[in-house]
Amino acid sequence: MALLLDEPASAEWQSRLLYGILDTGYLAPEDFPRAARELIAGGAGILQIRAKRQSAAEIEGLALAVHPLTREAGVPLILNDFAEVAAAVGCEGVHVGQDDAGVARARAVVGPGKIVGKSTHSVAQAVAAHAEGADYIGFGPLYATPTKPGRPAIGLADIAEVHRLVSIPIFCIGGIKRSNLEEICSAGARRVVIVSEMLMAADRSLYASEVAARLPG
Ligand code: 3NM
Repeated sequence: MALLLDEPASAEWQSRLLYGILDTGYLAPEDFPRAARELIAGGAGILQIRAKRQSAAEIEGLALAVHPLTREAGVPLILNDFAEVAAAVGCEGVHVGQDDAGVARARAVVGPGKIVGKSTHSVAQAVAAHAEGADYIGFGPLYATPTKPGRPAIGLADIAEVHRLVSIPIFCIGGIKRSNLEEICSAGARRVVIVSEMLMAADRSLYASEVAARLPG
């Protein structure tokens, strides 16, 4: 069997089920490192920095503060947009939206062996993102959520279908809470992203560990 020498050494990330986002909508910049530590301790296997109102320089500062912690823990750090900053900091990847430059452009900036994820809001977009070469997709919002205002809920009906058609990791997202996790998993979800409820939890590590234990994989 041919040895794939350019296979990213860290492809093990694909088995991670709980993806946390450090979002400036819920966290003050100085709290990013502590929140990163807590989510990692609880079992979040991928972390993203999402800062919709910050400058590239501010985002670089956040990434520089968090990256030593994630790297030490073997947790990929993904930047929402800002591929150039991700490349400069040496983050493990970048996440792009439907309105951003495509996967190929992001990958050209972050370089080989890095993770490029894409937000998708329908089965058609999910299939297209896979074909476009994304390493993983977000799929949602399953429920309307104040974290991403103005985007209609897509519901749970397409979760099984998207898992049939798309073989890269699919992270369900949007309005996911402990209270609806069971119905999401019953609908076929295997991996989830939780933003607000996990960041606002009184004990983030406990919260993450309880969610991680309930994901079927
Ligand atoms: N992306 P919460 S939904 C960042 O559907 C994001 O692409 C979405 O936050 C998408 O867990 C979302 O607080 C927000 O609802 C998820």
